[in-house]
Amino acid sequence: MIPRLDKDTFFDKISRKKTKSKEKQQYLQAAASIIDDIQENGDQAVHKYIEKFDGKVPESLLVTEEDRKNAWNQVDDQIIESLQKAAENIRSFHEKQLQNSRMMQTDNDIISGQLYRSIERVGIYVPGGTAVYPSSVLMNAIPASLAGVDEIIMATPVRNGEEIAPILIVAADISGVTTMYRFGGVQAIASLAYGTETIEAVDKIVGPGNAYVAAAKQLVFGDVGIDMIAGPSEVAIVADETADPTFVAADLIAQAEHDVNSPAYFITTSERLLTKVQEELSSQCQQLPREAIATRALTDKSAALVVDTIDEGFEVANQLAPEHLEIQVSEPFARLSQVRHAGSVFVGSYTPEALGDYYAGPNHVLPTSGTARFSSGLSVDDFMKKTTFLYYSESALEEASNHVMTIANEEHLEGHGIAVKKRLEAKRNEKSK
Ligand code: HSO
Ligand code: ZN
Repeated sequence: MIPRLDKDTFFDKISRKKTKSKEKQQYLQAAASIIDDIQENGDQAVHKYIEKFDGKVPESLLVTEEDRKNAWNQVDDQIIESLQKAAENIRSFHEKQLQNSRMMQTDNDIISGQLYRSIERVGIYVPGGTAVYPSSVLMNAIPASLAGVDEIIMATPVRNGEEIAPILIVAADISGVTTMYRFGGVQAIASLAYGTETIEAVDKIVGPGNAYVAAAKQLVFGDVGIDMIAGPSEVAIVADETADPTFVAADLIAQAEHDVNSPAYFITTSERLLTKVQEELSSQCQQLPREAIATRALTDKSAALVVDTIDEGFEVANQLAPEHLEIQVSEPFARLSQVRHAGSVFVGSYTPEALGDYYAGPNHVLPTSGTARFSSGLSVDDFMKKTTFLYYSESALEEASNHVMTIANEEHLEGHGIAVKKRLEAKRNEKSK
């Protein structure tokens, strides 16, 4: 079911995957005109676009305490318990990412350091529609809350002014979301980025969204921070003959069911395993509610590759820099050192990606489409900033002065040199008194 390719075609297929600028252009243009309108006309424009894209405008965009309480009554206790347990795991994993402010004393006269401070206000975008993912609420909001962000503002679209799915509200409550709005799309990104009469602007916007939301995030970036522009979710599985074909196929399908564009890459040293995985894929897909999506993703977007050695398998995996990398080989831990580029790694046969997607602790907001070459998954650090500080005593400044003034002269910025010289002169004058 997954097309088996040779190495050249395999990489051809992957490099063709990049979004063309022209394709992005139509989304950027549509998003830009909405953003401009909202910057100029505020709430009135927001309402106009909600009506246009989502039907009726909700009576109140803001979700009240009362609405939040009601949501809890509508969600099964068992579901609440699972979400709470997952939140606990995610919290305890991310807690360890927190760092302290640092102070370094070079000698008595020079002190430098770094203040580690959180962002004040963060917007979390949560897609609506058929893909209701409470796990994404946990993954975005918990690190923000651990970082100490003062206000975590969630926005999610609703149809025809109806209510947000109660499970999303519960997940938001569990994760420390402070404010919730029932609207989405470009209008939510614009309102969060620039503020309106009723919505206060935030400093950073995170969370996944459709192509228009992604374009809007791209456009507001610079005025506010954003997390990343995520592509479709993807997995690469590196497996040897010891891997279980049932598990491998199940994980490839778990990825492919996300979206028709979700690639699942299978890299193996074993022809025999590949044959069995193909059989498993066909039979497991048949029982799947999202069979059509998974089958399309597997046949159109995915690929299998047989390599001579596991070392070669890891070379390919590193070139892919996949969002998720599963290692299903004998001695999987020994192979961890061979991973150079990947968003998140799942080690051994009993660690399906689904564990990480929902429950175990590491974040599921990860770099896609090869961007793991230069970036990382969401963490507490995405909600923190480092502010450096510096202290020099009078004598330390004197010692450094020649070098500073020399460089200032070279840059033809005399004022910089004078800022040092004035202080030395003041010292000399004092001494001569
Ligand atoms: N695999 C997705 C996360 C997710 N899976 C949410 C299910 N729900 C990106 O890591
Ligand atoms: Zn997933």
